[in-house]
Amino acid sequence: MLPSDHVQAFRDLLGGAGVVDDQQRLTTYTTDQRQLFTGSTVAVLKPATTKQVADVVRLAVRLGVGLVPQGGNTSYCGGATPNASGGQAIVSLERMDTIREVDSLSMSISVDAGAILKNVQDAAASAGLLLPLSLGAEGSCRIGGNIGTNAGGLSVVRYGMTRDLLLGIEAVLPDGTIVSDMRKLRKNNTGYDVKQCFVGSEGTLGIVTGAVLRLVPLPVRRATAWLKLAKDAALAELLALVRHESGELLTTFEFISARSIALATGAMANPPSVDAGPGGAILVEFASSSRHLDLDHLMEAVLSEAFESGWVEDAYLAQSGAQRAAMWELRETIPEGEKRWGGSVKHDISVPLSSIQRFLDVAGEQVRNYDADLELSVYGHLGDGNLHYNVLAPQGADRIEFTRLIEGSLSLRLYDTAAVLGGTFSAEHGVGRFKRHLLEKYGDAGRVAAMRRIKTAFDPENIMNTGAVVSLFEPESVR
Ligand code: FAD
Ligand code: 2HG
Ligand code: ZN
Repeated sequence: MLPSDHVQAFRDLLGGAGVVDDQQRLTTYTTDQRQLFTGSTVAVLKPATTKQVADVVRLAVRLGVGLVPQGGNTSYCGGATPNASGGQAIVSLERMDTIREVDSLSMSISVDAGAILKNVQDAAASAGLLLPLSLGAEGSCRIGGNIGTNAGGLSVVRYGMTRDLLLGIEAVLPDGTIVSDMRKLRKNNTGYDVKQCFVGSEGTLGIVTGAVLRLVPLPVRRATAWLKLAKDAALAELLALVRHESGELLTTFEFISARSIALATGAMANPPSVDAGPGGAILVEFASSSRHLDLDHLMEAVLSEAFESGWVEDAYLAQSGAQRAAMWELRETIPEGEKRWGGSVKHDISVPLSSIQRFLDVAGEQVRNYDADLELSVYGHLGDGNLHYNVLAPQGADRIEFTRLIEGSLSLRLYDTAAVLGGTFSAEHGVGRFKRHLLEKYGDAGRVAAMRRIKTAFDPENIMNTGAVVSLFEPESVR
């Protein structure tokens, strides 16, 4: 537990507005988004400038205080949650949320790392450009958190993950050194790509304070369709067909099972009247910034080929912005639907696309063999080989107990299957505190050793988000 004079030292540095230590207000910062774990801290530090972040880090090193960077606290793996010791302070970047510059010709946006993703998207859109990073948590997650987790989302199939959008960075290293590399360059081969070290580092290597992100022309034409899949539809082949025939205009290819649709519609005020075929459903979208392309016509042509293949039973093309928005809302409401149902145990797996059907077949059998009464909510970013293979908590079950039970048994079988197929246990949500043991189990030993060396080089005092991602020493217990 931090002594109170340490908290006062941070208050002297940041002023009253820069420190929260009121126990009631602390709970929202110390509990993870899925409410699986509540850590402990005596203070949330809210620097207002990069210099203040550097000052906080230097003081923390001097006092021996651990730091946990936090953005919107929407991490799915406890990455932004302090441990239970009370010896870590949270560094929240919520006061650093300025959009620094939109450069239309360079097609880039420079922001403070505490800027909320939705606000950055809006700032880009006002300049006629698109920040092609979009996820259900976009109204509350922040750019530093997106970089920390290498966030993916709903248009990775076209634009890549956060890593692919990052042009420049400003960050504070764990000794207070400021890395100031806010360049907008597409090309810069001058040694190690230091900014990429922070991507997916989940706050363990330093605190990102600013970022320059790549923008693309804002689409003005979209064609959005809902496909009802036939039984045994060949998912990867269907994706290959759509991708090929859409001529690089494919932005979204999301799989949604019938159960996930039911969960989402149950949580919506005005659900659209779309449903799944025997093989589930696909939300597919093409987008273009050109007014001269007839995307509806293209979509109809692609869909007629898909019908011929026998993989698609029926399809609806959104006829208006409202219909399109309703299809999207359904997709984005699935996590909320699962929550309202009573929760789920999440498996954020990915496998090579060529093995996706095999994963579904083997995993389905594993679930049935484990307990034939278990229900699944399967959906996600099929275009990226990434599915959310979620096991619903039975009605009336204690969600946390059920999670522990499944994570200690069935989950490992599912992760084994993903691993055997060349896949991973975490495609987009990260490792954080909850999945460290999985990294130790499934990670290549050489890669984990390299990660430890990077961690040691950046953070020799081991003050940054200790307990998340990778331990410098022996693997410890997870929560
Ligand atoms: P936080 O949760 O605050 O932090 C995440 C990690 O980054 C932590 O380890 C933290 O220490 C570190 N961090 C935060 N800020 C900084 C900083 N400034 N410098 C260094 N490290 C930092 N994720 C996806 O990838 N794709 C999705 O489609 C998706 N959908 C979601 C939908 C919902 C409804 C929810 C609740 C979550 C979803 N997520 C998704 C997970 C989550 O939103 C993302 O991981 C997001 O990028 C986290 O951002 P954040 O600001 O909330 O970060
Ligand atoms: C999504 O794709 C998010 O909607 C959340 O990554 C996934 O809740 C989940 O399992
Ligand atoms: Zn996802």
